[in-house]
Amino acid sequence: WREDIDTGVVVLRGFALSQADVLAQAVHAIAAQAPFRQMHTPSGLHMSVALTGCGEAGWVSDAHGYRYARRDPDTGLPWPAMPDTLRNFAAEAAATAGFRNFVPDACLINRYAIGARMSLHQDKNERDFSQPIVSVSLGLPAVFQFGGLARADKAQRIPLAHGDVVVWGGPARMRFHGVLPVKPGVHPQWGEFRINLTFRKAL
Ligand code: MD3
Ligand code: FE
Repeated sequence: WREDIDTGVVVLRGFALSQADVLAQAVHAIAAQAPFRQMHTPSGLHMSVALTGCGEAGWVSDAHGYRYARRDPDTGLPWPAMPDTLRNFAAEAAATAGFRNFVPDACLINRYAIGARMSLHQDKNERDFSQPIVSVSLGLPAVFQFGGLARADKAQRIPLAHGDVVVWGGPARMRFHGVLPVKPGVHPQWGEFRINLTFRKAL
């Protein structure tokens, strides 16, 4: 159930299954305080993915650009605190993949409706690229695109299902990645949605 996809990328198939209810409860509690919203890119386009988050900072996008912010721009309030259960879960996944002492300070939660996608990009708003990112997939399956260090590099396709966890770090940290449009379906716990949590050391 542990697949080393490439240097610095470990897929832990089904690692989150035993925690599915705890994770769902946490996502619903966070979304009740900081509702999912579709951000706009700096060029004014609507992102198809809706997002929220918890922790000391959340990722925001607006006319000024992309960045981490300590307050939710929609409510003016600090983002909900990261539950210990989530922080500990992410640290355990990172350790299983070989990254000791991972202490995330932000968890971004992406919600994909059917047809939503994320185009190829790099995650570079975090301050410390030596820290890995832990990603948890829930709900409908999706195909993840995993490219190289240049946008034009050919991307591998990695299918991700409910409960799969991927840890990205080291030389993989700056690789381009994206998510193909989510196909129609109904998940017993999440209905017509895919949820992805990414745990990061942002600040
Ligand atoms: C590979 N989210 O929020 S997380 C994102 O499924 C994002 O919602 C995707 O990309 C999603 O930025 C995938 C997996 C991920 C995160 C960071 C990476 C993959 C990565 C950094 C380097 C390489
Ligand atoms: Fe990303």
